[in-house]
Amino acid sequence: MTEPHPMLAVTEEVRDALASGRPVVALESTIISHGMPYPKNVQTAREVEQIIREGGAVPATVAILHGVPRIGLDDAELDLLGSDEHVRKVSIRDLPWVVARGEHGATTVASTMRLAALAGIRVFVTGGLGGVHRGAENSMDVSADLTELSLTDVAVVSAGVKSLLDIGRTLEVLETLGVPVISVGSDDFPSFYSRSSGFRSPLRLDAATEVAATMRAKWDLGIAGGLVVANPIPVEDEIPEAKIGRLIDAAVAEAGERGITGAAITPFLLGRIVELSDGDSLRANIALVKNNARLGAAVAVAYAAL
Ligand code: PSU
Ligand code: MN
Repeated sequence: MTEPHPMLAVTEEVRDALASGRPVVALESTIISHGMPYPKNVQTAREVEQIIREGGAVPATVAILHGVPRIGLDDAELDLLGSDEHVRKVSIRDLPWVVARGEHGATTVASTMRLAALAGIRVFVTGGLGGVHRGAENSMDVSADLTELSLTDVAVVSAGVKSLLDIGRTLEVLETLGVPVISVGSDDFPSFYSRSSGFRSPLRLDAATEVAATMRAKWDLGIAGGLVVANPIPVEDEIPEAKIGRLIDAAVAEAGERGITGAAITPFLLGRIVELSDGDSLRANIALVKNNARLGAAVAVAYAAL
């Protein structure tokens, strides 16, 4: 294996695991700082790390502290990320200046992928992906998560794409970018709170070993970039689209009225949906991230065994 990039601070545990080819799973931090309220966010982050350990892999939460990209965080660092209001949301474009100015940053899917790859990590677990926003045909608001999926060799396990995005257009862009989209155990592409989005998944696989074999084949063929591994929320935690859809529509309308755009829109919508749903969306969010951690650990174990 190649050494982690010298600008990264990698914990000893993660470094040892990578050096000996043991499975490691990266985790993002925007979901902690800008995706869930404190202290549920920090508690969830710790439980997700524990699930990954129980699944036989080493968790590596990614964030930037004092300008240093960190691969693996301790308890106090997780708490700071979850509670400090000066933590920036850092996508790819923000990485250079947050590092240069020595600030704290929580990494999105895009920047977590990039830093994970620089460390030599191939599997990453999150909740939901960014994508093409509704109305993007005018605003051109398309998450850098999609560009990054076309560039960086990391498999991203998520519960699909929230319907606050334009799911059909998101799938079209992923096809254009050559990114495999795999739904695990389902013919439908999931939409975060719901097991279906109304869109058929481009590909269905039923086992972590099949996902690992697809990753291996992609990169052995020299096809750069990531894979979307979509894991439907468990049936018992699902919120029907009819119910959550109304709340999402209301949040999107409010963002429009208040003129919220750009990097601020996703955190605004996520926060508003938690409020409007009276915490139901938060419970579902926590359940699906844990479900993704179980699958991600299994994929990392299967990939390490190849
Ligand atoms: N979607 C979710 N939960 C999240 C995010 C998206 O359901 O926490 C976060 C992720 O960090 C994702 C980012 O990478 O928002 C996308 O932001 P933007 O649309 O500004 O690229
Ligand atoms: Mn955007």
